[in-house]
Amino acid sequence: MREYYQGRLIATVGDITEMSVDAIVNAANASLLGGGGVDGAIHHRGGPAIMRECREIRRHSFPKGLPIGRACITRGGKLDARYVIHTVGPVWKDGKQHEDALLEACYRNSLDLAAGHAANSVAIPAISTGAYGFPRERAARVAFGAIGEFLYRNTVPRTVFCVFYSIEDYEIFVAEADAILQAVSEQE
Ligand code: AR6
Repeated sequence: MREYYQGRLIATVGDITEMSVDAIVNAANASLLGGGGVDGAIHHRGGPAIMRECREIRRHSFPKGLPIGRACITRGGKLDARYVIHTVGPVWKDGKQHEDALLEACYRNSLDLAAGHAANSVAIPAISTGAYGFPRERAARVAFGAIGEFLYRNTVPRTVFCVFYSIEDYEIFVAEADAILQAVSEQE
């Protein structure tokens, strides 16, 4: 476990579906109708109530699917989280298709929804770095920057947990985060 931004960003290793937090972020797809990875695990453990709400959201708000970079919110079902915030990360192509900006938007819009629902603790997975193939180092830099920026401007959520599924992914994130902070301190 490693803390950044005065303890408001905590990097940790584990299964995100086991987190006791106000909100868990789901790396979903545009259909909001489930899939593998984090998405599959969240629906499996959270039970069918989450999927029912996702279908309603599709019907009422996003008949063509949730756009990349956007986020929506449901309750947490059987999870130990009041809410699940569903966001759709970009599929990695070559880095020239606005992948960074879209991934950044996922973090920003997810945290914005969390703040709007007074969620003080939020757990976020490494969006787009699984099935969607985003390079993990680059995704770590985007995530660290986007979360830091949000926390700097907002008091809610108080704490964001970046939850990595493997120690290797966690170590990549920590190395990138440390390098960013080192570069910043050298500029000062
Ligand atoms: N807890 C924490 N992290 C996890 C867990 C877990 N239980 N399971 C996987 N990860 P992915 P994406 C990590 O593929 O790349 C789905 O089918 C995983 O190791 O879940 O955004 C959706 O329906 C990786 O580092 O999401 C979409 O179709 C990270 O979570 C598509 O995959 C993200 O991997 C989205 O792809």
